[in-house]
Amino acid sequence: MAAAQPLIGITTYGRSEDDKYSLPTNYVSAVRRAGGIPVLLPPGESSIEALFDRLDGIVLAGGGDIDPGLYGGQMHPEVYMVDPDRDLLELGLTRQILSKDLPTLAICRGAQMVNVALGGSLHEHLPDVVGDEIAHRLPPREPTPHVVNLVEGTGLAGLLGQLTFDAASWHHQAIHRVGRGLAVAAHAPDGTIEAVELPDHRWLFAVQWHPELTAEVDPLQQALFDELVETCERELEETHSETDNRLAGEQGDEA
Ligand SMILES: [Mn+2]
Repeated sequence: MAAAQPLIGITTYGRSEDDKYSLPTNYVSAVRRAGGIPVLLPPGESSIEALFDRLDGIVLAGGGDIDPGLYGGQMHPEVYMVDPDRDLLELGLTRQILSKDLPTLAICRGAQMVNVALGGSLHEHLPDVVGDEIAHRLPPREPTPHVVNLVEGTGLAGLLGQLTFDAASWHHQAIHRVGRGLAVAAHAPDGTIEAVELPDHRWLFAVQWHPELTAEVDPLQQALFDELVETCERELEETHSETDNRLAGEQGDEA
């Protein structure tokens, strides 16, 4: 039997002023290359548990800023695109992810959301804290590469098999106080936290950089999506074989 293709939910941007939900296509492409079926998750969904129960894995995508009120932060002139509906859906999904152990790749805003859901806080505007020696985005709001250094011995270092690499950076906020149970897995050269992971979770990696931007040409970044989907495939196979065994047992009882 061919391996079942996992359904990978991907959060989208909030409703735009011209009345659209959207998501950069490279998130979808990276999940498809890995063998998953992308399912877009727009804000406004109220049946979060029912939705969640049909997904095999989740990509918490990047986007605008989380409401600082959710982590005891302050409004800052640079805070942009705050969207209460998006915050509500993603906080709900993240709580499900944490309580039900669903494999999850959290990217940029998604990584910040995981941290906030676990009681952590964010730097409202990173250049206020670390200066501008390392650019984490280009004006007005464009991606730029910088070096990322993984922490030796972390799950992420084991997964990627390489401690230092260039990654696409596109953020002006970052993790400040680290949430409960999270382990820091990467830094930028200026000390900014660039990844966290949750060792008690089945598979949860949260990266501040944007692997989807370079995954098509950089196998290291595609590996994050590949590993997510492979983990979900293994779960599906285990569930199927358990079901097969149970059915075989029931048939045996009848015979
Ligand atoms: Mn960065």
